[in-house]
Amino acid sequence: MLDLPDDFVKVLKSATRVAVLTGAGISAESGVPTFRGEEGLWKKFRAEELATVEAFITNPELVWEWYLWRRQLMADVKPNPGHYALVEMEEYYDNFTLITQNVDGLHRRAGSKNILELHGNIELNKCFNCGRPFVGEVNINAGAMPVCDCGGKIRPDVVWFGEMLPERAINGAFEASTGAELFFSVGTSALVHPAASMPVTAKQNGAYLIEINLEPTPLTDYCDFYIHGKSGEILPQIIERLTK
Ligand code: BV8
Ligand code: ZN
Repeated sequence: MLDLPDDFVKVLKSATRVAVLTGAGISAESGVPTFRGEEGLWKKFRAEELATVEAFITNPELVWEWYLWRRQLMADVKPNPGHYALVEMEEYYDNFTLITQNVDGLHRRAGSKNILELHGNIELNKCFNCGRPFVGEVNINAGAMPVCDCGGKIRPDVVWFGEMLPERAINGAFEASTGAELFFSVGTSALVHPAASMPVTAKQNGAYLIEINLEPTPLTDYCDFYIHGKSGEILPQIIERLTK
């Protein structure tokens, strides 16, 4: 059982405006490889080489191969107790925002409602040129890359390095971070910006900052309370204390 200090439990119970930032770590117990861990997705492929516009322009087949392989992985995974605990947390608090860097859609599948997907959604496709959503089948084995009516190449609807984050998501995330009294950073290495600046913005604006992670990150020394461990085990215990 988690040993939570009284001031932590007091803040947990008294907060009304809460925000949570999640990263790949919250989906690890669902079997989704993280990006930078030893078994990381990016061990084989360096993210900065593949999740970029340059990679897509120079080698669209390789980039599509990587995304279709990841989509394949996603077909068999499901939300874990960490995702479900955040659904309960959303029901408990009056004002709750879930900010995720994950593109796996598992928060939505678990039942979370107020979600800001900073980096898009791996299940969706759009036109590289005009940005219109593309609902057709993507089959690169046929050799021909899918194209839009405008002639543009079809790409996954995710945010690549060097690309702007969706306006609604980033504005909403900064607003929630600035107004939060309580902010959780869960399962993220806190290396990718501007997502990694959300917990800092929250704390600078007076939030109590909690980090739940399997390894220390640039946030660990800065946060108010660091819990080392698996989010799928820790979050349900926090909900237990909250609702007791
Ligand atoms: C932008 C979508 C600007 C695609 C992703 C130097 C300094 C600061 C910033 C930069 C810089 N150089 C370049 C930049 C900008 C760059 C950036 O931040 N680079 C980093 C690498 C330094 N950022 C960008 O380019 C962003 N755009 O800045 O635009 C701009 C401005 C004006 C005009 C035009 C442009 C766009 C960034 C988005 C990139 N896209 N993904 C895809 O998925 O294919 S990022 C990718 O990394 C994922 O979204 C992922 O979520 C994200 C962060 O990784 P994490 O989620 O943290 O995952 P990671 O594996 O790293 O960590 C998992 C953690 O969980 C670990 O710590 C592990 O210990 C822990 N864990 C594991 N299991 C568990 C667990 N914890 C708890 N329980 C467990 N069971
Ligand atoms: Zn188009």
